[in-house]
Amino acid sequence: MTSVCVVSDLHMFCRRSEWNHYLEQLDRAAADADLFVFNGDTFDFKWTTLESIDHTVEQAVEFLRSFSYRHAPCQVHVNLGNHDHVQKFMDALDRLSRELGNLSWHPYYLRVGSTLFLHGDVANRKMNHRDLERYRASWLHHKKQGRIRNQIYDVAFGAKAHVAISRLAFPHKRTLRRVAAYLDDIGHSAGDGVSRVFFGHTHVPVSGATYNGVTYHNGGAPMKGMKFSLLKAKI
Ligand SMILES: [Mn+2]
Repeated sequence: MTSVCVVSDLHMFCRRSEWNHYLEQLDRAAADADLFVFNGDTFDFKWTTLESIDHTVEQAVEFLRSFSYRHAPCQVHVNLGNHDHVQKFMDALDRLSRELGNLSWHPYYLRVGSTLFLHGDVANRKMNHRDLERYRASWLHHKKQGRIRNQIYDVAFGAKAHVAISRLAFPHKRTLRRVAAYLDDIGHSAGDGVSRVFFGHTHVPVSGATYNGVTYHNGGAPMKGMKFSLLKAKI
């Protein structure tokens, strides 16, 4: 049995995320885990409050290096989401995974036995893998957003608009239908032996909903006013 921890949508370096409240919990969980999956949007290169993308890449790498080093018996997997599907970060992850024996990264998904981990931006609309690649390509060289735009979002967040918007944009059934269609396309559906899926992105928690023979889990996001949990499982 492999014990696994999954955490999604930390949105590190975005000031609307309370990621820093959870660092100790991540460390405690990783200390007992064989496998630790960062399931996308771990770092937010679009809304970073650091002065540049380059500096954000440096900080992200430093976080992952020290995390993987501290938890050396644990295999650390970094799945990318849309907010961290950034070319400079991917180049840095290539170097880092060569440097560290226990860190690997995956642009789209990771499968371990009958469990699949993916970020979940395929739930934006009906997407096959080609559509996802095209969508992600638009994030490769995405610019960091300016101060004014960030303040506008802060105001919307103050009004909790994000909570209502996420629920409206991602009703359970439609989300699961879209993820399931994508799994079919990449050959990792129930028929291919997948029985459990961990995803994120929608910021709407899902705890063990079953759709077409696959059970889905989403731990939500640590954005202010939203539910968030680090998920644990045995594989
Ligand atoms: Mn996302």
